[in-house]
Amino acid sequence: MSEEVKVARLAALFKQTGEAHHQAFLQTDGADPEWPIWYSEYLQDRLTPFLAAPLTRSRLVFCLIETDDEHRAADPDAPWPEYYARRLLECLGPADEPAKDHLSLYYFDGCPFCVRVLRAIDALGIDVELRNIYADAGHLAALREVRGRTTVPVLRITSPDGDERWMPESADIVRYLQATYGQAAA
Ligand SMILES: N[C@@H](CCC(=O)N[C@@H](CS)C(=O)NCC(=O)O)C(=O)O
Repeated sequence: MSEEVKVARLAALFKQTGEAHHQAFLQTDGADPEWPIWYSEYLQDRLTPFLAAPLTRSRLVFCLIETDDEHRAADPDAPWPEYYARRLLECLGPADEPAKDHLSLYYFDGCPFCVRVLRAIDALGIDVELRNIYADAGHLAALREVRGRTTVPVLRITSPDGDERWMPESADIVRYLQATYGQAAA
């Protein structure tokens, strides 16, 4: 999941949490001095897909209090769900996540097999550098040099230590992306 997709989904979760909290505290019109405790109970399991490691409720309470203080001090007019989403990701940190492969897709506009891969990339919300072989002669030359042909789509997978793998065939690429970055792989 890309960082921006993560922030958008997390912001939606915060909005939902705010509405559920308001519903639970209708009698006081949402006023609840212990709101971080209520929020952390509501959020604990729902946050699991966004985080690299399991989360304790006390750590979540701490992050929520810090986030709220900072939001009030720094930018009280900024939409709070998005502010909370970004700040909480920093506080809870994706730091434990393993280093990621860099993905580049060699493609060209109007290629139906490429569209199949591009749709899978969109659906998974992953970061892939798009290399249009007819918009950049360097990309075309690199593809021809490595593969000995210019058929696309081809996914180049570069590991953090620099190892490269070039994967042709749209169906294989889609299967690989879904297995590696899909919900089931998380
Ligand atoms: N079986 C391949 C077919 C790929 C294919 O036919 N790509 C066409 C464009 S849609 C292509 O690159 N043609 C030009 C060439 O082969 O040099 C796949 O599913 O990826």
